[in-house]
Amino acid sequence: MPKTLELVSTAYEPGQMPDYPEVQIALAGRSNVGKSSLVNCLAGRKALAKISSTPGKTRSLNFYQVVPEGFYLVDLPGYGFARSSKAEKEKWGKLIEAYLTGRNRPAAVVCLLDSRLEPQRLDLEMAGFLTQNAIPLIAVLTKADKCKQREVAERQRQWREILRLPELPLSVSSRTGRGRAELWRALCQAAGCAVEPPKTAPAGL
Ligand SMILES: Nc1nc2c(ncn2[C@@H]2O[C@H](COP(=O)(O)OP(=O)(O)OP(=O)(O)O)[C@@H](O)[C@H]2O)c(=O)[nH]1
Ligand SMILES: [Mg+2]
Repeated sequence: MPKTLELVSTAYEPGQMPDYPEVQIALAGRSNVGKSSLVNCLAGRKALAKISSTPGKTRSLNFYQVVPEGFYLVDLPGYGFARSSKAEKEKWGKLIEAYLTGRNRPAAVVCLLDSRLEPQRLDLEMAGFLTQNAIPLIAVLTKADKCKQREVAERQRQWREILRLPELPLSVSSRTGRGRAELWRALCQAAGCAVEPPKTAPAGL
């Protein structure tokens, strides 16, 4: 299990993208879906990433290094922030596109999807963009604590079908810590790190 996350750099413009040799995994999703909260949950810290109940909090790409593994988690600004101007939306699009298609592009993108909502057009567009650019997608449903287990299970099946996933998407809650260990495992695997074996021997041994 990784120990911690450290904020190493921030990019507001395409020209500010860092040039790390290590693997990067990005966290993408609509504004307010819970990306920055998930960074804090993964880090086990309350205020590493700034969060807000008002959408549009994160305006830059924030590069967090996973210690001791060394790969990066990149918290992206959210898309679909209704109150932002057209110019701002365009700036967002250019910044994210520059990152996702650039030289230092992520090895995988975690697509955060709100458990409470029907699939949204912008989420489907993001998934399509990743497919077109051959970037592996890890689907994660957020805010599981806000839904009944039955609703979460139904949403997981729905997204599995839409995105044609081999497995159900992970279900997480930054509030309760649900899914945290599984998400760390998925991140380490996507980054090509050794994944710790389970603590208990599989049944039958
Ligand atoms: N109940 C509950 N609330 C959550 C959870 N995760 C995030 N939130 C709340 O959702 C709001 C948005 O969270 P953020 O983490 O700032 O969302 P974000 O995706 O980083 O948003 P942008 O930076 O605007 O793109 C905050 O009020 C959080 O407290 C969760 O797992 N459960
Ligand atoms: Mg944020």
